[in-house]
Amino acid sequence: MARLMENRLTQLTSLRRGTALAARKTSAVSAITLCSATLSEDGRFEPPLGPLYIASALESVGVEVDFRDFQLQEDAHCFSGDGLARFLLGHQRIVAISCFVDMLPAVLDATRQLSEREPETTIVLGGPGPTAAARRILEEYPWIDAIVRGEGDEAVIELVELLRGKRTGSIAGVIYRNGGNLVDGRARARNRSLDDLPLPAYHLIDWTRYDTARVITTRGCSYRCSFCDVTALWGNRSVYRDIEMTVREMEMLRHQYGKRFISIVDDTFVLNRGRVREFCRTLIARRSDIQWGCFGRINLMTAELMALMQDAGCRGIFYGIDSGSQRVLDRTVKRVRSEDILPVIRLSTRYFENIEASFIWGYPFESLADFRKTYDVAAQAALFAPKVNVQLHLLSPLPLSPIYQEFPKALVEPDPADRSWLLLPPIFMDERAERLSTMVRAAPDIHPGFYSFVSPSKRAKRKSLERSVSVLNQVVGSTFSDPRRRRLLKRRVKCVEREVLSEFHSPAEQVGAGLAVSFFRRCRNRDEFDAGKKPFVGTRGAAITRERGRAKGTISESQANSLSRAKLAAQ
Ligand code: B12
Ligand code: SF4
Repeated sequence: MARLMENRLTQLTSLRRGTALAARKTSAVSAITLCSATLSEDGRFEPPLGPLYIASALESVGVEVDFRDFQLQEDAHCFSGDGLARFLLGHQRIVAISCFVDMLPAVLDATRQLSEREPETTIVLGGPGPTAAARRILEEYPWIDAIVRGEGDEAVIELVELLRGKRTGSIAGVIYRNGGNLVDGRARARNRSLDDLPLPAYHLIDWTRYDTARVITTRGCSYRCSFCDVTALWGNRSVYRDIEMTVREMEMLRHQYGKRFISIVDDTFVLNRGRVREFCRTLIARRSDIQWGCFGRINLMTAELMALMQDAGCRGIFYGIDSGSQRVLDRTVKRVRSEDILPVIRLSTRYFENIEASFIWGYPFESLADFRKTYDVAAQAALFAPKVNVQLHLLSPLPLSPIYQEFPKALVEPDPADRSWLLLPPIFMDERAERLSTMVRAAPDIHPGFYSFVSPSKRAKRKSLERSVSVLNQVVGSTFSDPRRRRLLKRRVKCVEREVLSEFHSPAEQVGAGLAVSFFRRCRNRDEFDAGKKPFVGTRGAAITRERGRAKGTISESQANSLSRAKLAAQ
């Protein structure tokens, strides 16, 4: 079997290497299958904005788009490409796929299968996943024909022209196969007039399948946090959309598609505070009646700004706090003062309903003392649960992030004990992912995000995290035997919440208690949302839900099941 596969691959390689992309498919390009392969994080669905912008661009040059959103497929997962390969059946001769790093191995596995089935298919990748390692992907995986790096709205049109035989040579922002060579275009200058772009192709999706909507008001972020790879995607330039036009788009999503809650997905929405004020005032003046969430930044928040954002409908905010240690904050070029973190969190609780406070641990230069500082801050933030939900992630080295460039040799496979804290799927630990883990091990430079870093005193750090999980389990477990606590599954009972939060004293325990209190809120919110009573309030990285807890092992299978039973009993 393995030999057969090897032969097939060799044939495929020579076929790909021997044929120029443009020469192979110059027939009229009238239709393309465009697939978003990004999964939903917590079982709630938002339309995939980037692919919808690409769909609009394609339609503008007369291409019919067969649009598919893999997240909507029942039991879609990222541990093999089989499901995605099936999902793509009946595709057009050209297949374009969008993904983030987490799905890249599955996308490569699926496209290999697809290309074995139908070698004449042209396969194009785009989005944050393939962008950073585009050249290496084409070198390593011969069935991929082209990759669009970063912003794709204009580049994809030029790629269509190439496929139509209307142009030759390199294309800025695109790398493609030409016989045995790779034609690597220079970096594409960022689009400065986003208002000239057509709106995302919202007409291509079935809105009844999506819970909330999403807009982007600014592309790019001018910070350079060393663990982040947005620079690879957008460079360091922030380009703004016209405020009035953005607000009108939000109103359309509200009125035409019935989505009252909208996620603003700008990397750092509050980057330009003058603009945020104008945006809020426009929403208020137009009485838009929209609720929204966004990404904040500790060093840019003031009480006045928060109050205005609240008046304009902001309900949820996400803070990438990333460390409680000033040494680590400085080392990662975060441009945040550690002493500002808690006051801003505290202030945020006055104005917003849901605050995600995301921390990272496992930096190659993070001492145990640094880690403890992070835990101290996280524990104090956790005391504001359920308004504040603490997230703790093990650092995932993204390709092209400065930190990975600095420590390329410090990659280690994550320990099974770290499973609950991984940002990307645990493909080295999941038996369904055997093929993908082999692929990742063969090219760690393309997929470094699945690894973690060698970091000092990891065992001691893990102990604190394990203590947090054990308290979380203990509190969730106690709902079965304690009728007072069981009430938290149904409604907010502040005195019981306070009791849970004051029961524990070490930072690790307080974090666990805070996670439990936030977890109860998620359960309640989910029910209310499902019953159509109120919009779900959340932002990216939304907290621990039962499903996610179960999937990641934060909450044991039996506890998750018993929790459902307890909820039923409480109703
Ligand atoms: C919303 C969002 C999510 C949603 C995605 C839901 C969905 N179905 O799409 C959720 C919450 C699920 C999510 C999850 C994750 N996310 Co996220 N997410 C975002 C966010 C905030 C916005 C994405 C967006 O809509 N952008 C706006 C559009 C216009 O940009 P775009 O999608 O990049 O599309 C442009 C280009 O990439 C390109 N393009 C895109 N697709 C295609 C396809 C083709 C064929 C072509 C030619 C071009 C092309 O053209 C588009 C227009 O110019 C971005 C940050 C950001 N501001 O982009 C992070 C971001 C994409 N996420 C990131 C990460 C790391 C993740 C996670 C993997 C880890 C995590 N928890 O953060 C998880 C995945 C785990 C999982 N699935 O459970 C990273 C990506 C890193 C990388 N190199 O892949 C980003 C950049 C944030 C960051 N700075 O770390 N995320
Ligand atoms: S982590 Fe956030 S603020 Fe820092 S560079 Fe990335 S997007 Fe910008």
